[in-house]
Amino acid sequence: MSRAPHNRQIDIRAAMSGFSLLEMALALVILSLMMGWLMTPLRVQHGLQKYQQTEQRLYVAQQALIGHAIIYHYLPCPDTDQPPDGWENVSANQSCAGDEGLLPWLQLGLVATDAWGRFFRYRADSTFTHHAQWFSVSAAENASNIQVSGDNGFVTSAPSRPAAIVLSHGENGLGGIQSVSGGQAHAMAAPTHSDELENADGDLAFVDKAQQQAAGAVFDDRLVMLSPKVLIQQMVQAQRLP
Ligand SMILES: [Ca+2]
Ligand SMILES: [Ca+2]
Repeated sequence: MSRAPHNRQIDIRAAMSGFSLLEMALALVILSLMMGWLMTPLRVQHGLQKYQQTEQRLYVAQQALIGHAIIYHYLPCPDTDQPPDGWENVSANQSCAGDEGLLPWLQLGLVATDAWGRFFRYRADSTFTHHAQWFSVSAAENASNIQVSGDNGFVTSAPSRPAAIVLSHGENGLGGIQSVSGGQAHAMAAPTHSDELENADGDLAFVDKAQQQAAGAVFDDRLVMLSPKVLIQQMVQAQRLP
């Protein structure tokens, strides 16, 4: 009987240590849940930031192309070197070595890649890139054959087809070219989404749609068009076209 208070003390201590273990476990569960809640928006936010950064770089690229045309009377040719060197490739007759390649970033004074480290794809219509036969106001209309289709099947109308497009292959980078340190580059895997395939097949058709997922394949490309009308307007304003 004399040991009863001591036993009770042990029981209370055991109960207390049991409680604290339970509490600790609960605290850990709550903490991990909170971390999960906190981390998910951070990841999303970080991803959004990269898209915003890429869209900003695309916008600057569009402006730099206009600036280049104001200075030289033509758009730069794509960089078609492998690995790319950031400078355009022009053939002996002063036309482009290829109508599609990478944005000649060094020539335009731009950051080399999108926010994920992949070079920007660039296609320009040959009317606007010939280095000797400069395009005129009248030649700009109906000149381009670059077609861009958007959401709901919308397609750029023939007179308003872009003089050029600049494209980021998005977060997945599929169909793009990754910049590797030391001036090297490696080709990313081919896209799986049909619209992403369209943006990577090197022809005149491109797709500019909202981000989407279809049957496990993702479309996350970003694209800017350079309207010939904007180009003409800017060049006239700069008194580089009559
Ligand atoms: Ca993509
Ligand atoms: Ca295409």
